[in-house]
Amino acid sequence: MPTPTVVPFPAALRTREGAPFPLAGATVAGDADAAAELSRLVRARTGIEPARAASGSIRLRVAADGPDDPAAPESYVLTVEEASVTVTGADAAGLFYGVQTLAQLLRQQEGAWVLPPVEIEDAPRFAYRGVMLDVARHFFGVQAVMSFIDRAASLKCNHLHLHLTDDQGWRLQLRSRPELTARAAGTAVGGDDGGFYTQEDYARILAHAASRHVTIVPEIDIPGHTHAVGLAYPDIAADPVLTDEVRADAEAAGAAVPVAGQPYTGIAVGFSSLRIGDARTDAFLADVFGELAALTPGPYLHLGGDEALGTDRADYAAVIARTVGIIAAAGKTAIAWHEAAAVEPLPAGLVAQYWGFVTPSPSTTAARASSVILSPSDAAYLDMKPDADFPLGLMWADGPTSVQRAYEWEPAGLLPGVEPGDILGVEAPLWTETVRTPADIDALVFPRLAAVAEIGWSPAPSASAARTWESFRARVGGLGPLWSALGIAFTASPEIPWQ
Ligand code: TNX
Repeated sequence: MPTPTVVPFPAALRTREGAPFPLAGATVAGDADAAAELSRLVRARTGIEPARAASGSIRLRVAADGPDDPAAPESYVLTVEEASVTVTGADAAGLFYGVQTLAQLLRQQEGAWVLPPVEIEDAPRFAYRGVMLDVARHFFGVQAVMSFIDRAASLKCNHLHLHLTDDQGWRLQLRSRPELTARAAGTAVGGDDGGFYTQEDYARILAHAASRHVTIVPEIDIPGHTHAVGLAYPDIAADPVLTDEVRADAEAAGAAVPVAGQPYTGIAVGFSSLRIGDARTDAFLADVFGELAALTPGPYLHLGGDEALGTDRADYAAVIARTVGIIAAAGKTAIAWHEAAAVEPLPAGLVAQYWGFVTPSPSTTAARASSVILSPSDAAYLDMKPDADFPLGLMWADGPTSVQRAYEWEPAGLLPGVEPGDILGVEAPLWTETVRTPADIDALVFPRLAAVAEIGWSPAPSASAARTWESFRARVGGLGPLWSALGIAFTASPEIPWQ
């Protein structure tokens, strides 16, 4: 039997002797949420809708604590025999992931849908397996975000980082600062329509994410990437810093340079800053991060901190320290892009998100943080063009990129000075300067997210024979029909042998 098409590859998979499990006539017993998810996936892939039955031949359950049950969070065991299938999750997330694996295993044999006889014991390598969506450069509504959550969760990703604010727009309603969405949410890159999430919208996103075992990590980017704040609260915004780069960018795009108090629809970075040291700015930060913490059930708030080229170094250190303090006082853990890990003194407990290259520059300070999330831009950035002629995406991170590049990097040892235990996990960001529709999202995210998801979930290559590019590309190719059935408009990369 060929290697089953499971991505990310499980911690342990044994193919068994014997006949496969036939889907025709199968019935499902056990956990209602998992059964609903299994039916959604099976119906989409096969058109068959297995009935529920108390004595079902497919048994889905969450383990009671016991010596024979899987223990690690998010883990599951899955057994397919000729007459029965059982999936036992250590917790609800583990059961959900076992169901995703089952859907990937479905295949046709002699005209009938079957599950191959296998035994899987699976658990994640890293606790944090993330994907990021930039809803500031272009806005995506609640439905689009929910679909994105479904897609990420199907690859066992468990964090969605929402980049909620940038120079081009503010996308979350805050009761403490109503002017932000009243005045700074209407536009997007290229003059496209903006938009924002009401608090009810945000609650719907959070609820849907929770049902998919995904934690939302909201980002309010400060002190740079804040031009939009000046549309609402001009007294706390510094004047735009018009470097040659910002001017060149405006010229290339046939767009205007940023002007204080007017919407910015270009894609230059690094020109905006809050006014640091002003009591009104401090009050703004306390309101914004305090309310964000109250709205957000997950443990993390992301404060941005990237490309603050318009902020003086001492001011930068001061505003990072102040904001980490506000986040900690609200009972949350602060994440920042890795530039923030350079400040003296380093705020305790800061998680750094590394976005340099796979081969880091010797001067990177990301390793100073107490833990890191790895998003090497030349490998894990989903917004890099897959080839130079591709209509979507950017090129700056050593583009054009490839699926193989997204797959062939190893978190351990990537940053000198970071111990394996200090790696919280990995994240694949999608910046949306060029991304305008859900189909655009799919085209850049698939198949490359599958590569990063496998790095985050599966055992290291040294510990698993299936962790090779050749195995991965064959397995991803086998997922094409499932993705199509689920409506995922993936890019049919020539690197992958699609089935
Ligand atoms: C850099 S990476 C940015 C974003 C851009 C992105 C485009 C990082 C932390 N900041 O502001 O959208 O490049 O790829």
